[in-house]
Amino acid sequence: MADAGMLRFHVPEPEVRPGGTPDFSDVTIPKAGSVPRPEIDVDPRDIRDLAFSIIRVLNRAGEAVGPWAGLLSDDELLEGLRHMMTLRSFDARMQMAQRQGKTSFYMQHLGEEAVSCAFRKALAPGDMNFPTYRQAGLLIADGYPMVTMMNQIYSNQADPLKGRQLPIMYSSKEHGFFSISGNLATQYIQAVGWAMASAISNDSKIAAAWIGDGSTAESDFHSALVFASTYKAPVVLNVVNNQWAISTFQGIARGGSGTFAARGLGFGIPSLRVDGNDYLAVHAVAKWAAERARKNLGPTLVEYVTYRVGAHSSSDDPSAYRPKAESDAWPLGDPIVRLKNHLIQRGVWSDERHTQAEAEILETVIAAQREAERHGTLHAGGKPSTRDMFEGVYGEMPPHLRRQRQQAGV
Ligand SMILES: Cc1ncc(C[n+]2csc(CCOP(=O)(O)OP(=O)(O)O)c2C)c(N)n1
Ligand SMILES: [Mg+2]
Repeated sequence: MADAGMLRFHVPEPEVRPGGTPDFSDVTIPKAGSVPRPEIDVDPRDIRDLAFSIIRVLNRAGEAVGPWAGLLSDDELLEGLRHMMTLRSFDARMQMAQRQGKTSFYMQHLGEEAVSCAFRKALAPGDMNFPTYRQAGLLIADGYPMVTMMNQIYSNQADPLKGRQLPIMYSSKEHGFFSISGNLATQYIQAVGWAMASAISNDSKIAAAWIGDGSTAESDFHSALVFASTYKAPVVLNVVNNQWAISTFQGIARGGSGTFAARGLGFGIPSLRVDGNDYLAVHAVAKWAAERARKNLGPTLVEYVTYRVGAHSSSDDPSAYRPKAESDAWPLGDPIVRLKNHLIQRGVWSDERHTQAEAEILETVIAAQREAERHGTLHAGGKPSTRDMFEGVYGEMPPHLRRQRQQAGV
């Protein structure tokens, strides 16, 4: 019974702390193939359960099962595997480059590769993502050159953003990748606004908003949901729940709602949870949501249940706040291993080919790195010119900046 008279302040606590035994027994995992696939014009009230379950396609034996399976060909799956392996290899090289002082900062995707790589394949040319820093797979899976990404990471003379952005905050209109803002959750209001504009101008393009579990605590997230639901904006609202927001566990931002997907229910937005480490499930759910948006059925909220295996960034040390072996205990496995096993099970892949592909990919990444380093790294070689700092921001440069440019003599 609650005490009368004495208030107590409640702060949710993670299950375990460093030194403890990892425990995910409270993560309920439904069997692969067990969650139904509704029609896209379903009444959101009829699929409330989907906000509390987890849509999965790949089972433990590596088979693709259930109503969400069967959308991708062998070739498409092999390509998806290559994208995820490329992202992982790219991450490892760039993380090392940061340690070597070639860039100031890096952020990895370790364990979360399926989310952005598979999602990209559900969009059409012209659609626009409003990503966070943890969706470089959207670019890799769309064929954006790794050299260009590295040029930006190194802030060298070929950096397309001329040293103005954080190293990993890419931007490419052609690849549907809106400039990343470091101010978390702004992506949500921007994506919904862009989607509303697309509908107002009777265009056919849709938007995808991206946010992490922790950032859903920002009011921008909630405001965006109001606009998206009221105006039935053609947008897919993605929440990547990787269990951690730097050192803060997901229970803080989730509060009492049960799941992040459940946040959408109060807005009447169809809300689904999906196994974020299952390439096939991520793609199938993303396709479902994108089709709803394109058919004027409005927004869909998708929560990807995954785990951030690496540190938050190159400036973070997770051993200070979670058990070292926690990622090994994550019950949804590794997205690359799971797709690899599926392709082996289908008879189109093997351990030998996988090892060979790993080596080939690493070679491609190293070749890109060599090329980028010819344009310079953080402390060596070519840099963006001082003059660049003044250009490309204003259509007409204000007088005080003109003066400063003159003073700098550029
Ligand atoms: C508005 C705002 N508040 C705080 C920060 C500092 N910050 C950067 S990343 C981060 C954690 C975000 O966690 P989450 O949303 O779960 O995304 P993840 O890093 O796990 O992908 C915080 C608090 C920020 N960049 N912007
Ligand atoms: Mg997170």
